[in-house]
Amino acid sequence: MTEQVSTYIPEQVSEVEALAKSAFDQVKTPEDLQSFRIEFLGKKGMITYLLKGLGQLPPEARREAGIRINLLRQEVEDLITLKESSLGREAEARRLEAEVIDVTLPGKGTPLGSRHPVNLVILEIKKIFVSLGFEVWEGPEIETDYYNFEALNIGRDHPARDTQDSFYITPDILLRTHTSPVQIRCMEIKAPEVPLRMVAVGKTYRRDNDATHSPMFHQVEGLVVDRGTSLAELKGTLLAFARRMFGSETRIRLRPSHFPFTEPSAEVDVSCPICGGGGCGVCKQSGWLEILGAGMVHPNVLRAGGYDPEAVNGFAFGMGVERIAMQRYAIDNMRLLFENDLRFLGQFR
Ligand code: 2NM
Repeated sequence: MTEQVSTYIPEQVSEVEALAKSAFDQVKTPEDLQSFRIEFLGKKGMITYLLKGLGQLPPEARREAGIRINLLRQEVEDLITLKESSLGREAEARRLEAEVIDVTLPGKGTPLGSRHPVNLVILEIKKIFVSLGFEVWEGPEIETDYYNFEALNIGRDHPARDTQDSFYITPDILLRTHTSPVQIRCMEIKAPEVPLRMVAVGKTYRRDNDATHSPMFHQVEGLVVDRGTSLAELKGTLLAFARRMFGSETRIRLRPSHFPFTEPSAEVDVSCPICGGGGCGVCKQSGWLEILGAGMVHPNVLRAGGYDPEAVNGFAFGMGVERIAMQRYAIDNMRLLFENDLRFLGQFR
């Protein structure tokens, strides 16, 4: 270790002073300022070097040198302090400039969702049947062969059981092809209580996919079980529903049909709410819309539900929600209901 020995040379101080002044002129950023501070006031800085040399000076020279070097140090420290605040102000000014908020810009908004047309129709249908004294039931979308077919009098060899028509999970478990299994489950819970008035609402699944069929669609099915109910009550109930749903002038018409779970069975047409029955594009000039299926509940179905078909009888009906929504909102392609294009969906309130 060699001790640093220094002698006071006034020219050395002047030289450091000149160096400090020109170096200071180059300081433009906080990083420059930090380098500057280290260069002159740091542990190995030039002014620190000069101060360290003071101890080696003879007392008489030490006094004068001390005053000069400390003045220089004070001067450099003052410069640094001044620069710090001016750089800080500049940084603040730049930050404020960048942060400028244009209060005249339009707001971002909080877009409100809208109900899906299928759900709008479901809400309307439920409201009508609740007002007629019906309960609203839901049930599983994954069903057993028993609830989806067997209990509904759909025999082993019925075409509806074809794998071409249904989505099977196992040979005994499938996506329900209608909401009727909910009605079996409801009867099982309620029997032998009468009257039973309920609607089952929800998603159903069939292997269909074109402009008029979707593999997933919604049904509303109704069931009434009572002592001595009748086809007349069925007609009255559906007429009341149709008038609330399609307008007070609406008429209905029953045509003979066939369903495995009802006997007798009927297709129920509703007079066209657009033309009032005169014929138009919506009803394809017929004056009628095919909206509902219905019938008197088959004794086998009542039995499966836990009722005694000798003591009670029932009527049932069903409708496809998408079909009604398409007619109600003049939608010509069922795919539009499932594409989730917000420009389309946002039109329904
Ligand atoms: C329809 C048409 C006719 C129906 C029957 C039943 C049940 F479970 F009670 F037997 N539920 N729904 C039914 C009857 C459905 O839809 C076109």
